[in-house]
Amino acid sequence: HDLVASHPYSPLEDPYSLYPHSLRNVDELCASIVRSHRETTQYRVEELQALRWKVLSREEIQVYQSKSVDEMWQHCAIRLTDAVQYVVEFAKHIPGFRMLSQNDQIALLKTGSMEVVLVRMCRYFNTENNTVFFDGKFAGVEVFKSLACGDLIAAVFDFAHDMCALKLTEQQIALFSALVLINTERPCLEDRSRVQRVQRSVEFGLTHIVHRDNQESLMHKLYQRMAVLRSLCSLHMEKLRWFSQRYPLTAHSLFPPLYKELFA
Ligand code: CLR
Repeated sequence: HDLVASHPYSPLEDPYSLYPHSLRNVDELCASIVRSHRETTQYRVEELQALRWKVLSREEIQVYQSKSVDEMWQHCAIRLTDAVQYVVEFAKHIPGFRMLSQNDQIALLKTGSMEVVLVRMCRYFNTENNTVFFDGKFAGVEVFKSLACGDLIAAVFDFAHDMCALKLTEQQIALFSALVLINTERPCLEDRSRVQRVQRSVEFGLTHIVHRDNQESLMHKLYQRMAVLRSLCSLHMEKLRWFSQRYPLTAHSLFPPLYKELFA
C-alpha cells in the first residue's frame, strides 16, 4: 500500500489525476484516444476512398428492396451490432473508462454506442452520390426501403452529409467520438462526478487539438451535432419498439444478443 501511495499520479490507476494539467498529459491522452480509434475502425479512410467505385447495381438494389421487413431489419441489426462491437472496444481504451463501474460503463454504451456508430458513418459516406458503405458496396437511401422507416434513414443520411461537410480529421473524429460516449447527461448513472472527471479530460483533449488546428469555431458546431445525434437515437429506439411490436419473434430470437442488450 505504501508503494501505491508513493505513486499518486499514475494516470491509469488514479482517477483523480485524469484531468490533464500539463501539455504532455493532454498530448498523451489525445494520442491514446486516437490510437484506439485507429485500432477499432474496420477500414482506414484511404481504403474507403479506394472502394468508392463499388456502387450497388440496379439488380443488387432490387434484391434488398424485395426483402421482407423483418428480413431486412435482421440484416441491418447484424451489421449495426458488428459496428457497435468495435465502438465498445474503442470505449474500453478511453483513459478512465474502465475505472467506471460496470453499470456506468453499460449506461454510457446504451445510448452512446449508436451515436458513435453514426459519427463514424461519415468516414463511410460519399457525399458525391449520397451513398454509404454497406455490405461491401456503396448504397443509397433506396436500398433501405424495405425497413419501412424512411424518415429515420433520411435523417441518418442527412446527418452523415452534414458531418462530412465539417471535414474532420481522424484525430478530431476520435476525440469527438470519445466525448459523445463519455456524457454525464445519460440516464441511470451511479457516479456522475467520476464520469464528469473523465468527460472533462476528453473535452480538454478535443479543445486542445481543435485549437492546435486553428479551428476554434468547430467546437460550437460539434456541440450542435451532439443534439442531433440524441434525436436520431431516440428515433432509432422508437422504430425498434415499433418493429418489436409487429415482429416480436424476429426481434426476440433473431436479433443479435448485444443489439437486444443495448437497445431493447
Ligand atoms: C457506420 C460506421 C461503422 C460501420 C457501419 C456499419 C453498419 C452501417 C453503418 C456504418 C451506418 C448505418 C447503416 C449501418 C447498417 C444499417 C444502417 C448503413 C457504415 C442503416 C442506416 C439502417 C438502420 C436500420 C435500423 C433501423 C435497424 O463503423
